[in-house]
Amino acid sequence: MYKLVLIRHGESQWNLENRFTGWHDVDLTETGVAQAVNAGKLLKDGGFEFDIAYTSVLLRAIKTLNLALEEMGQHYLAVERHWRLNERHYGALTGLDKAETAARHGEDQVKIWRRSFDVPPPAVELDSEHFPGHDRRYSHVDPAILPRAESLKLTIERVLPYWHDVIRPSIQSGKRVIIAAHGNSLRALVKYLDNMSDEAVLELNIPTGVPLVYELDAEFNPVSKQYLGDPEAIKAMMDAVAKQGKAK
Ligand code: DG2
Repeated sequence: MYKLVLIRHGESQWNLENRFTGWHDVDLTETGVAQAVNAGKLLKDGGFEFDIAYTSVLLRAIKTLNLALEEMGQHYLAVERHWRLNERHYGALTGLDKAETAARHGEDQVKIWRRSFDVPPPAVELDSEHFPGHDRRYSHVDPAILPRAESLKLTIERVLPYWHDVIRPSIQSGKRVIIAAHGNSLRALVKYLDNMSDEAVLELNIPTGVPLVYELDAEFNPVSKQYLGDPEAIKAMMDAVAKQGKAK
């Protein structure tokens, strides 16, 4: 039996402002910092120990991981940061207000962009500031595989090679793993682990800064899955994420 902990970063500045974020690099808010520290407390109280941590190359996830590990007294852990764990690329929606976008294009269209399995948002042009090819942190990546917009399907296709090549073998070798990532890069992983249908994933919303603990059998089938913390508060956080796409 393996244990795996997933955590979405704490509230970011653009979560607070209700803007589509994707690969744009924003910091945590004060609430986000408190959520990350609280996640560390919950993990410490639960007796969790890790051998390696994986995260994206975006500040909000890196910082959440650091804060949680520090709170647990495990700040010395090896950390691997990889662009394949980045948030889904929100394309030309990046930076737009989610509620205003719903007022302009309709809530149904925004739900399709946010939660459908295979409909990507409109793509950014190659000369857009939001095309990752202009950012030196991706200079080692073939620009042809850098995204200009991603559906959940495309996100799964870029997260899974890292899961299969790096994270899964690391867990199989006996390492206890925590992954700090994003709403949709984690939806990608959860859909895969839970073998969730394309329809069911429409209603999957991951709260910020709450550890999600999986127990997996030898074949990596989930045996149990549980968020740490107060179930009612967590449910309210998930509902709030779903409502971000409603027109005001
Ligand atoms: C959010 C998720 O990503 O947004 O890109 O706006 O997890 O990095 O804050 P995160 C974004 P939704 O898909 O929930 O709208």
